[in-house]
Amino acid sequence: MITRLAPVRVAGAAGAAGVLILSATGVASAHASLVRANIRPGEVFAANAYPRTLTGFFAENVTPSSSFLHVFEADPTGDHALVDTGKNSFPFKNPKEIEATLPKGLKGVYTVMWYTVSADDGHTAGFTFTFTVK
Ligand SMILES: [Cu+2]
Repeated sequence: MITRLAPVRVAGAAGAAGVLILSATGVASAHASLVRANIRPGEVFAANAYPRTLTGFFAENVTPSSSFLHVFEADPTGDHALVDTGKNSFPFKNPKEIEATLPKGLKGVYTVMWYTVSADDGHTAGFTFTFTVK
């Protein structure tokens, strides 16, 4: 019994140490920059196959009052209208996450634009990328 439990405890301690190393690296490395999102740069979707909730995960906690994640029309000859609901969600369970709600029926090229103020150090960052709905 004891000999079976011991290796499990060692593995658990190693896993926890790994998580601590990763988060320490994240804090030291950068601002609240986009790490990943459920729409990727250059991604092409079939009609109505894109996620209705765009979720972005950032490297540091974001300041909800001054950070955003929005989607605009990207046609260079168009008026670059905002296409999400305009109101971001900042889920309480993850202060590194911003969500935007997209309407049905998007068709064309769209720009995702984000801007963050880090809740950790006040540093600002932002970037854009596009995606396509066929
Ligand atoms: Cu920073």
